[in-house]
Amino acid sequence: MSVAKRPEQNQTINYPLIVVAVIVWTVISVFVYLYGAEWFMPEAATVEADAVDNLFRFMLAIGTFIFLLVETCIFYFAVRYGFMRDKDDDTDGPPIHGNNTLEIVWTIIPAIIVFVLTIYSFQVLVDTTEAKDNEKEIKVTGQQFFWSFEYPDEQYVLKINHILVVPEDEAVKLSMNSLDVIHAFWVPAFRVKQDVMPGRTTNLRFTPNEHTGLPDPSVIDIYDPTLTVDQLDELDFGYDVVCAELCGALHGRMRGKAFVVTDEEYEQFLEGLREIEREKERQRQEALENLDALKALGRSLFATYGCNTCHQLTDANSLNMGQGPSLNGLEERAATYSGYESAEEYIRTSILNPNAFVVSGYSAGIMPQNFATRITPEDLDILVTYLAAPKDN
Ligand code: HEC
Ligand SMILES: [Cu+2]
Repeated sequence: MSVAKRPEQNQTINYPLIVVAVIVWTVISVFVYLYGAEWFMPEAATVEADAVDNLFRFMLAIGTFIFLLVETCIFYFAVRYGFMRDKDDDTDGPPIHGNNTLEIVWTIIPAIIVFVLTIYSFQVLVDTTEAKDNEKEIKVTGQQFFWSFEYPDEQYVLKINHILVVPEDEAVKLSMNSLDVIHAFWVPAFRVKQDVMPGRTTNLRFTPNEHTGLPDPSVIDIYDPTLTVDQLDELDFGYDVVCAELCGALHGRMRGKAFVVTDEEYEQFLEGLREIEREKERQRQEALENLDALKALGRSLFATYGCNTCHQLTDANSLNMGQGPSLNGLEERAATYSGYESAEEYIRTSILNPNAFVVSGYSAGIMPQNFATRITPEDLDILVTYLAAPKDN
């Protein structure tokens, strides 16, 4: 048995090889910085996208350099001291304790990298989220499982599902809310993403700069309330809107399209929404003027909102007495209650705030307390007018 001899520490360093390696890694990293992101980034359609992409490319280049450094070393040492070592040499490696220079270098360089990235990315965050002049504010509502958008207008509530239309080269501010769980609004081509929460308004800002135009009405009618996201998917333009938060079973279908348009197209789009509101108004007006139309609408709302599960009302074909008082003859009874200006006012109060007056023989708290948030103001008008209107039986 022979005693293994400790090898001497071999101090020779192959400087030319290191210099060549560093040059190669640098060239590849610069190449990745310049062209790498293009291979997998989606198209970029906002001013902010450039700032975000530059930051991303910068990090990608640093990552590439470190990746090459580590992988080359692993490969080199595996070959040099693995496959190529003297097979009969079973001696231990030289005992090396500490190397201050090396430790200082590998502490300082990462510290500098992290410091630079912190400052740089914070600057990008500040630039992309700060308020701009003359922002166009659009309201976004997330709910299981679709997005809806409300556009500023003096006269109407201009609301549309699935479709975000923004004017080109204008600063846009989204104020976003959720009706149920946490969602996240994301348009990959805009490079902005933000959580959308119930009970709190969050914002997102961007300035779109790549025009798409609006779909041809003969191909797809964006105003059609029954439009589905699948139909929108068939378009070969427009930017995808997605929900980036796992918000429930149909989270993957919580999508939409964003279109970037000229000022005229934007005005045209809003005018289309206004026309729909005018049409709705005409229909409601007609119903309020024409008793038969009103009654027809009222009967259907009485069922839509489930009033018929508790209230008898022969005119609405609700014949069984449920948990609430019969509403037959309500129009006459309602006018007699004191403290209310009219039958309409009493009925409206009974619906919005059922405990304000509890009908004798019934207990408070049975009638749902949340109709104020569930019934739209227009539907409420119809329902109240219908219940206060004279009926045949
Ligand atoms: C879960 C059962 C339930 C449902 C659903 C319900 N109500 Fe009621 N409602 C009651 C009860 C119980 C009362 C009596 C107690 C009270 O006055 O709060 C009542 C009282 C009323 C009154 C006052 C009646 C009177 O004689 O003075 C009106 C009007 C009324 N409801 C309208 C409606 C309308 C409209 C809807 C649908 C939008 C509706 N309710 C849905 C249970 C219900
Ligand atoms: Cu969602």
